[in-house]
Amino acid sequence: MIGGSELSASRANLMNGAESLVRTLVASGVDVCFTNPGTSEMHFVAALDRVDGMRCVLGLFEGVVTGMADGYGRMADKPASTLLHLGPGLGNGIANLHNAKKAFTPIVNIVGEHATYHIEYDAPLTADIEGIARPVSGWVKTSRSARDVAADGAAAVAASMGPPGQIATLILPANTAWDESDGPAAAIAAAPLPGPDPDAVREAAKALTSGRETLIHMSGRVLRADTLEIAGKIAAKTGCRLSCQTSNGRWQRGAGRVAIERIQYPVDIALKQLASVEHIVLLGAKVPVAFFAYPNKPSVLIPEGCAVHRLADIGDDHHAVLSALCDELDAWSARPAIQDSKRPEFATGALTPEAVAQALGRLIPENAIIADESVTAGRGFMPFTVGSAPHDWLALTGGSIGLGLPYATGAAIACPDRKVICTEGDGSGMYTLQALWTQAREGCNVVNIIFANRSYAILRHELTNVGAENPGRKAIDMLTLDRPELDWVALAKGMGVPGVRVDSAETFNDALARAIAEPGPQLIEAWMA
Ligand SMILES: Cc1ncc(C[n+]2csc(CCOP(=O)(O)OP(=O)(O)O)c2C)c(N)n1
Repeated sequence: MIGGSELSASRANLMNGAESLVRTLVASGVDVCFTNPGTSEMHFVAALDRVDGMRCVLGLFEGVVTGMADGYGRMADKPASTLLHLGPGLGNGIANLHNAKKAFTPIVNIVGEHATYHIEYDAPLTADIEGIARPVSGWVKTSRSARDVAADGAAAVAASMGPPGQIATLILPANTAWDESDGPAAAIAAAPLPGPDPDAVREAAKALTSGRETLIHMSGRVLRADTLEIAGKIAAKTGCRLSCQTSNGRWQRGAGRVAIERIQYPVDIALKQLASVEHIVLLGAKVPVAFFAYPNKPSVLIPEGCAVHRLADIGDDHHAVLSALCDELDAWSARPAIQDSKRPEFATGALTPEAVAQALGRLIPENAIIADESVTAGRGFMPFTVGSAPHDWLALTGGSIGLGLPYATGAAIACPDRKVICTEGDGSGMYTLQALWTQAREGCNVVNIIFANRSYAILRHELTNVGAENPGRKAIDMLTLDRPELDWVALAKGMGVPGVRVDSAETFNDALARAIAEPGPQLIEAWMA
């Protein structure tokens, strides 16, 4: 028979499901949890408190939590976990999970659920959590008992790594968190990336040596500097063009790297870029298509008759694939065109998107991360930043606005020694501005540039593009943000982030230089001409 003191000693060795899960996540290399918890997640919160090795970062809205996890995963190349409150909490995070899905970012969502025996009573927060999770998740599971939770957690981490990276959502009924477990599970090794397909390599080589205009169109891991260098050798050897999608999860560019074209968002410009292409070789990218359909414009942007060659999927080992192609073409000794350092002059006068682009191009610090959601203001940034100090460019992969401030925050948490610059539209910024509070709390090195053009400028153009003539007051009012005017400096101050409003090129240039030199979060409200 167990005496009193032995009983308490053996109790102390017991571990509930929540703790077994946290220990499993940490053992699997997941060491950041972006959270916004509720009652059903309290045992998980207590377990996070007890277990060393997991940094917990609170977001004040779930769209901030999931956007931070996206930025983190893009930069860390491994998943963060999120902690979300049942169906509604997950639902609030869906838009940025959609962006993460399109960026192939690994994320492990932990979503609380009522205790299994409570679900039949249809309490207020009861919802179809799996149904909400499925459209954005490549892997969904509800744990059945506390003894399953650890193994489910290890499986979720492995699933999130794909390849390609994806969202794994583990739903945790409250009793599986508080009941006794069998302890943590061992990490499961991520599946290896598939290597080159020899037939696809030969087919691409044939297109590249056909004497016809050939474009290698890319997205995913191929956009890392070392892999782009191999693409550069192939371009030098064969004379092909190199391009990437309009929006990519992460693209390494700047001085010292192989510069490539980006297919632009406006359909007419993209059609011109692609008009003369006879062969397109796809490497992690899809055939370029328009973001939207427009009357009398095509959906698919390559010319009719252009031959399509699929060299590799997004989840393949792009470095190995391009190495095989380089072998096939005997291109290793070719010298890639490396981008020179080229920094624009500062602008003077009115604060226009070009003036901002010039300052950015001049001041981007070495190894910075640009978390871009500048919408129309940023359309012209690329030529001004192509020769800037080397940097990583993150983009709005799923077109769902409200990602900029959160993913800048997550990137800063993944890379505390690097400067993050968030280029953010004022309309987009208002979706998830609570991220500023997390930046202040966590001391994130983020310079937030808000383009205060006081409108949904893109939609003003789109109204005309879709053929809606002579918009009236009601239509214009739906696309205008100046009544009342937003005060971003006051909003930032209210969340602990110092800010400044500037309305000329000169004051912007100074403000950006100062903000980059300061540690911690900064905000510049660029009051556009
Ligand atoms: C979740 C979501 N809601 C709405 C939209 C439609 N939308 C696209 S851009 C945009 C406005 C962007 O405004 P802002 O960030 O100020 O940039 P600007 O257009 O002024 O350059 C809206 C509402 C969207 N893409 N995603």
